[in-house]
Amino acid sequence: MKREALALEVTSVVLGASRDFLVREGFVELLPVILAPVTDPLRTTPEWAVISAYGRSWYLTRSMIFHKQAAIRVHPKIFCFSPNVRLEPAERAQTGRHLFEFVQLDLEVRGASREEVMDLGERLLLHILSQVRRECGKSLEREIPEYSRPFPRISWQEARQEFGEDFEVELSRRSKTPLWLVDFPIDQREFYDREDPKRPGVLLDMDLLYPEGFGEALSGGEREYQLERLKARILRQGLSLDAFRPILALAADGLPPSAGFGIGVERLVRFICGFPHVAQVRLFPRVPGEEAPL
Ligand code: ASN
Repeated sequence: MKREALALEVTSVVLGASRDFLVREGFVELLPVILAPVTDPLRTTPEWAVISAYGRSWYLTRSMIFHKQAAIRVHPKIFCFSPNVRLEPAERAQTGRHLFEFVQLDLEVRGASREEVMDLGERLLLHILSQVRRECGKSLEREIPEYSRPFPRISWQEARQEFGEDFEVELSRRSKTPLWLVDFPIDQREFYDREDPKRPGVLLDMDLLYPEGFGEALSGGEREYQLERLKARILRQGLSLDAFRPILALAADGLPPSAGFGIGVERLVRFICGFPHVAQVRLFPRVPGEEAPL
């Protein structure tokens, strides 16, 4: 089968398997938000995509993090296939992992702990992989190993000490199984990741890395939800309270504690198919710095 067609088939199975799994777990699907008065600060992506309409500016969604926090006020378990636009620097075209328009399967659970969503993430990934093996196994150019749970985990500090600056690349390259990177230092992540009340300066967050050098799979954690803590974290990052007024207004009104994560759909399909670049997963890829014919 041609690679383009294989990518479409695998993507379709990934979406279906994710939906089936999450609906069985009691989740409801949220329709995506594309334009919003506030979006994810993501300090590693300095450019913002903004349009102007009706006399004001609208951000194109970088992630639905704040909408997820708002949505779990209404329903305890939500997910969304969320299109995100992130104007990554053009050099990131070479990483094999970056598109400036991509889709993430983003979910959030009211009252959940990090442990609970890590458990969910492992079960979700294994379910998707087994469904893909069943439905597309014959067409795949590689075999996806059976991974066992729980996946190993390593803290950010340990990983950094053991593998140096490029620990994420190194860990993913050496690993034969998906593995968790946990406990990022407070200034490495965004203000919405919750600081561990028992370990100041350490976040209750996580990334999941794919094995064989495919890099980051998923990112998430517990959330800050209390007004004063959110304000302190925004200011600590040198951001203005005014820019995040909508999320502060929600917190003032009452945000429940929650945890969640987002898993990049194209990266997952790339990993399953063993493709060198995520652009091969999309029929109409948006590669940083490159023209698009259609
Ligand atoms: N989806 C991520 C999360 O849930 C946020 C992100 O994509 N930046 O934490």
